Amino acid sequence: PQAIRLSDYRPPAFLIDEVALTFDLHPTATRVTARLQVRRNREHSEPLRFNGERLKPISVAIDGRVLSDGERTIDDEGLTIPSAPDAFVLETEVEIDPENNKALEGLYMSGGRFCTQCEAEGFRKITFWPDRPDVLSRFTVRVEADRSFRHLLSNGNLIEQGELEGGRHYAVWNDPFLKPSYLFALVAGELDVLEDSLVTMTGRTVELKIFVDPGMAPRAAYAMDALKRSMRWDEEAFGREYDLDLFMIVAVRDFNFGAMENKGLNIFNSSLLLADPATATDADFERIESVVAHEYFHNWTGDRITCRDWFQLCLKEGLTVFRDQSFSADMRGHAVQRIKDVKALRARQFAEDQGPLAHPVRPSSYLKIDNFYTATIYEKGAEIIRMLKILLGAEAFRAGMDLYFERWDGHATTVEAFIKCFEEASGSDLSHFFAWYEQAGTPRVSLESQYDEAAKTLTLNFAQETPPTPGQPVKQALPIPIAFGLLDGEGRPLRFEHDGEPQDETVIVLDQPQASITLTGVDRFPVISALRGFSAPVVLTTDLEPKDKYVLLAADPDLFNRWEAGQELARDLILRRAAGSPDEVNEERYADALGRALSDQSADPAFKALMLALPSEPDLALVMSPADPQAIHEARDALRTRLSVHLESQLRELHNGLQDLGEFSPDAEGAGRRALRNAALDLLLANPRSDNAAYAHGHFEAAGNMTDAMAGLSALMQVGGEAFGQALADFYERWTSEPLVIDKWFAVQARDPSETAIGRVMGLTAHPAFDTKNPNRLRALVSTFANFNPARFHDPSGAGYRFLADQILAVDRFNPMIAARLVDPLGGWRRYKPELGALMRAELERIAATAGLSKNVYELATRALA
Ligand code: B3K
Ligand code: ZN
Repeated sequence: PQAIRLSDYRPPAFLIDEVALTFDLHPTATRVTARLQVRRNREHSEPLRFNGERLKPISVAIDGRVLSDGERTIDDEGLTIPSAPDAFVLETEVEIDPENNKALEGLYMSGGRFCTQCEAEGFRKITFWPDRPDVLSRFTVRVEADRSFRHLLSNGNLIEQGELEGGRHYAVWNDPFLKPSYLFALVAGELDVLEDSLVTMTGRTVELKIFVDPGMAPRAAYAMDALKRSMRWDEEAFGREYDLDLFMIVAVRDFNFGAMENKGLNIFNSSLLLADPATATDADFERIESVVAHEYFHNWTGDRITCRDWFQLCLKEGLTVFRDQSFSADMRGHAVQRIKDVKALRARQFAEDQGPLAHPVRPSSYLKIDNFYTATIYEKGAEIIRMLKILLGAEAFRAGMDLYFERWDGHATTVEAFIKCFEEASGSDLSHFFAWYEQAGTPRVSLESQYDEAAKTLTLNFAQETPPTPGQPVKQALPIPIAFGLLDGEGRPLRFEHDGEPQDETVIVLDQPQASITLTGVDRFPVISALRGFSAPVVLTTDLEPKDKYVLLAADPDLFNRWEAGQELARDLILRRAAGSPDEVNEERYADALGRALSDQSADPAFKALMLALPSEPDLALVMSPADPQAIHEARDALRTRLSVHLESQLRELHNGLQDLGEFSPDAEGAGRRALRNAALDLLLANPRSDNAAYAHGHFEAAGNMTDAMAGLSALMQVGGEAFGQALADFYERWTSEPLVIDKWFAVQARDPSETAIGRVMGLTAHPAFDTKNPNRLRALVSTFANFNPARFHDPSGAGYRFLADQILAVDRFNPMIAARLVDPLGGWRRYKPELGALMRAELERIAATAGLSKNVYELATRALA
């Protein structure tokens, strides 16, 4: 397969100003007629070459004349017309088979309804088209179907509808905004709709409709509420108003990922849209709020202004993640949100940077763009925007955004053009900053300090270094914003002077390999709180001693660093245990400190819940070299047991005292109380006392919502045996007809670290409710097992690896995009201890050697082996 390179970018040879599409829908034989106003883009004599895959051609005509076989050729990848005029009408008719489309890309059927997924390159499976994001067109879409497909939806405004003969009907949609093909959408079927409306900042009324499976409309209420809050927030925070008179969302059951921002017609995986207290957890509500916002925010950052080519993916994704994170922070609290975002960044993006697939936020080549919807492009892309805001200040940042919206509205553009807006608006030179987009890898920053008691000065010596990544052996220094403040030994904020100015907190930019700064007026021995709020996506090491970290854990006014200090202390204790030399004295000290943090009445329960959770096993594996997942699992468990014994009465008090009184509310406050109560239960169960088992059972039985029920089930998983088995059976029976709840049932078993669990997980692939063709179900079992059950996935027998490879090969035959997403857990083989690494590698080799592999899986497997 041929790699696509950024440096090969050429503007499109032909542009399409207007398109009229007609869909004559039929499950196995849909006819698509396309009438395109085509014009040659500038002077050139290239033949016309449009993409087209899995299309059965019926006819191709230019200006009303059907072309003969000699005048056009059609192969596996598309349509070629060697001599096309400069401006003409191209009419094509093709037939497609949505029913048998199990790749879930293009037009397919889910739950008896037609739906589409076109990003990145799905539109070419619908009709012949220059399927690239820099061809922007005005779409008119006519949809015809049997009347049993009651709702006929597409982008934009409904301009006509009516009845047809033979029990069929039609609808015509027009989207007045220019858009690339990847934002096209169509949905047809029997659906229920939840309706609402919103008056925008200029007084226009926008109709809001969420379409769901029949009977499910009440479960869309939370998504609707989140949508209205998002629309309002974008007006207030970015001055962005919604542009059409109608905004629609449709939930579908079979979807390759979370959701899709099609213009005016977002399509969502039902797991990220439907929720009520009985069937969804607080984590689900929180995800729904953020994804509804994310897709809505794309209307401006993605749809109105899109990407010139797919190398610019972060232009819309990193920016839109930054926007949804900012929204969530305003909804749910800045510190708690920041901690969660950083946890996700480290777990996914830092891991990616340490593996064979490390790539820059703006990569320069790929085989399959589907493989580049990565944590680096999304999450690190968002961190870059956050740093930009820190470096420029809120006001200049907003001015840069305003300029970007003004200048690029209605266009497809690049990251360079985006950054240029900030340079112009702020008058600063951002050429050095641009390296954040082009250099892969996580910078390592070290900080050492010297306090001079007599002179009252503190000298901070910083150094940075980025380890090599595949294809980028030599790295340059990046501009790294480091926010910091000082505390004294008693935990009181300590003022200092920097450049003669007295301050409580400041930001310095480390843009050289090394730098040293001196603070004056430091009256007492300081404890440094550095990288506050995680001001840059780097790994920071300091010369702080445990006693300093205890000061930060108890008193840092920056809550992110308070949490971080606790995590670092816990991490070191676990690694000591994993190395066979537990530090029992400090374990006791840590337990005491945690107890004090828990009894802090002024702290937010959601924050305390985060304090209570130890670093995860995958996170610990990233800092142990070579990683030994079994040793990590045992060490972490042992520390949990100690904490549980030490904090027993306090944990029980929390659990008893935080019960939901009154009605369930999914808001941050209610969710925070449940999170703390359930975190207390979880830790309590690390102590295998028989009365704790009864306690877990009582919690499970008494649960009045899915958050508590799942916490009970996970607690019983720690008990294991008959207690867990019976609870699983009861749970299954109660929720058999709720697919989203049954996904949770599969997932909790996939997470079970006990030794017999691997056999159970494999056995579950033969369960009647298991369905590899449904991505949610497949992810619930296979992906949860491989990503969140390190003790069993890395079973020394190699059975976990073999299981994953078998699943990848089976799924690749019909859904390459999903199969490729499963390769990642094997990719880090070099980081594990040699016995395990060799077994992982052998499975990757078996995958790579399989005949008929998709490009998607081929690219990831071979890069992982290289
Ligand atoms: N833009 C889509 C992702 C499409 C993934 C295609 N493989 C959802 C989002 O990021 O909002
Ligand atoms: Zn997105």
